[in-house]
Amino acid sequence: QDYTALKLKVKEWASKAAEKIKGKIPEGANVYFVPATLRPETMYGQTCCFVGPKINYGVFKLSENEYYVVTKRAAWNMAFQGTFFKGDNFARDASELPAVLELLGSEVVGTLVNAPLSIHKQGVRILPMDSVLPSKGTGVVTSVPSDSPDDYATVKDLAKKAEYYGIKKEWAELEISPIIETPSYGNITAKFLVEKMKINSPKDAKQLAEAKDLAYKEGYYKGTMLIGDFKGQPVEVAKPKVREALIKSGEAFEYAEPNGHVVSRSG
Ligand code: ZZB
Repeated sequence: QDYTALKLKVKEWASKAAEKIKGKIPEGANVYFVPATLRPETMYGQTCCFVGPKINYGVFKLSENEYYVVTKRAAWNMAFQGTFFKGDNFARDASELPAVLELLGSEVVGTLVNAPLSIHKQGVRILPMDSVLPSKGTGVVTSVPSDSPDDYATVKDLAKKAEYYGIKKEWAELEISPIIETPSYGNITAKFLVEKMKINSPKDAKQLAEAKDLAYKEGYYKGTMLIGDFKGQPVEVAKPKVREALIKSGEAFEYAEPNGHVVSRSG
């Protein structure tokens, strides 16, 4: 899978995370949460970013003042793709990855990050999502509730049970704006499908998978951009252009998922 890895810069750490990173990361260094997405054209609609509350993340050092928060597995994949190491300076095994510390997902919940292209310029919060898979992408998932049924169902649940999740309700209630117009599902595809299919919980995995499939197909083949530099263009055309622009501006990079292979340098 060819993902776009987006860089969400930390503006303000949740208190638990702040305590842990103190003294380990230089003051003024930039730390980024790095979600992997297949839908770069929807990034205008980011309202939060998910981590698995029980997943362990590493903070990996890129340079003196740049750090990425991803799973160790993703960092290892990135190492093979030249993200951390250039030229002869490569890791021979996962223990050589430049992790400066580990953070549990639950410890970073509440962190405020800047989401590139998002209409929410003041930043979005890191929030918990139980269905984040540690074995996929970077283990960090940016949330676009207008176009992802999983994200829509999750933010509604988070807002409804804010206290239970230990978050502020308003963190899950950022405005959901139209990003893509579609002929069958209107301009907030995920809301339309979740309501039509009567999906009541982020745990309705089977129905959500079906909704995701429908949303992908309709968005990609029939969607039109309602916002951004490629407004008015078909999604199919705009998608690679948005991706390229994000990469060019340094706000994203390419990330590929090795499909099931165990990659080894020694062969
Ligand atoms: C933003 C986004 C906006 C996404 C959208 C989808 C949609 P897939 O579809 O199963 O191949 N994702 C990425 N990593 C993980 C993970 N570790 N655990 C759970 N979900 C993850 O997977 C690709 C999508 O799944 C990614 O693209 C990401 O959410 C999520 F409007 O990023 B996406 C109709 C879908 N719309």
